[in-house]
Amino acid sequence: MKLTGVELRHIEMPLVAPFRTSFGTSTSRTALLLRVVTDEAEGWGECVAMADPLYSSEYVAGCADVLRRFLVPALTRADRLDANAVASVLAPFHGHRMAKAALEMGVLDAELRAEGRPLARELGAVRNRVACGVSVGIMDSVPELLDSVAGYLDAGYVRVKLKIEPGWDLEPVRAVRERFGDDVALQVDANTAYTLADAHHLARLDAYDLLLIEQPLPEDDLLGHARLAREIRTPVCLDESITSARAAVDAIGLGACAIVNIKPGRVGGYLEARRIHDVCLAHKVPVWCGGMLETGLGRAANLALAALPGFTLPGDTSGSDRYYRTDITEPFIVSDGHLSVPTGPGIGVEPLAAELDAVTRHIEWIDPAAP
Ligand code: NPQ
Ligand code: MG
Repeated sequence: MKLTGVELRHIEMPLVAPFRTSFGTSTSRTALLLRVVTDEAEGWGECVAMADPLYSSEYVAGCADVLRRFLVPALTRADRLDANAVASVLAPFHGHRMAKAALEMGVLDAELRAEGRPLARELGAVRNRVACGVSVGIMDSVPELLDSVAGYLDAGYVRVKLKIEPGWDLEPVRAVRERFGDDVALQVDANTAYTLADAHHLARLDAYDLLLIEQPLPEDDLLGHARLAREIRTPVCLDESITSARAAVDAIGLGACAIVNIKPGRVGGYLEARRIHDVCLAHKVPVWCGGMLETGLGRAANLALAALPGFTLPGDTSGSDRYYRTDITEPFIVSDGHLSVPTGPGIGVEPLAAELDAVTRHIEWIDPAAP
């Protein structure tokens, strides 16, 4: 396969409701879509970076810059390109995993479409549907939170994750347990909002029988997570810290986590995500598939990954309507608490032209021949 060029689409999709986390409030999802054009087929990639570098160091304009300046030109120079070669061709460029992941996803989709093979089968899926959890933002009041959780439980979600931060942790968890009972599968996500000095406070969450606490401490603080894990009973899960399979092995070896959230975009792509799955499975560490408010394109690919055998916990793979009134693909609809894994070639879905155009703010063709 030979790369002909890449169309970068800058999109902005309104959210059905503001989504507040410990790092800020979003009312719309700004994102980058890649139409990867090869001599054999076209594929779609989605970049999970946000407009601002608040979740991680990457951000949309930075990803667009590194793609047009370095990543796409380097891939264009490679002949006999395939998805497996993308990471090694791009390896000289440090970091920029979200930008690399988007490009690899597009190449992988193109390659699989050319061969008529579905992504789920390629990755090693063992299920045709995936149990769905939902991530619930920080709210202005506990009654608002309870209404929101009630709606998601009515919609069939089998696991609830509450976003927490200092000042919004024990009380919302206590209230959800009191209202919905001990049978609700419940977990929390701090997005790095605490320090080790909060260990005693976080230990008070032990009373609520949570599945896990996700990323309480900073991204680069593996040792801190290992120390915290010894002071609390709630299992520690890492998200932001897990940037590669090596990082996962290190974190597990240090005792920094008992569970791993895998996000393909954060780790440089679906192939590295599968390697993380493999090492976690080998260490008997359960994994689940995180979410970055993907459009139907990224959502489709995440479902393929979440169908692998080690994904034994429900992920943040929610239905399209959790975030968007109108998705840019046929919407993913939760049924009986599950989503179906796409079966078509490649990621198995395509953008709907009118819906895609409606959210497109800017289109840019990366000309590989340009200097
Ligand atoms: C997490 N996601 O697990 C993330 C972080 C996150 C579903 O909780 C705009 C774009 C807003 C991406 C907010 C979930 C976002 C975002 C949070 C990602 O940590
Ligand atoms: Mg998280």
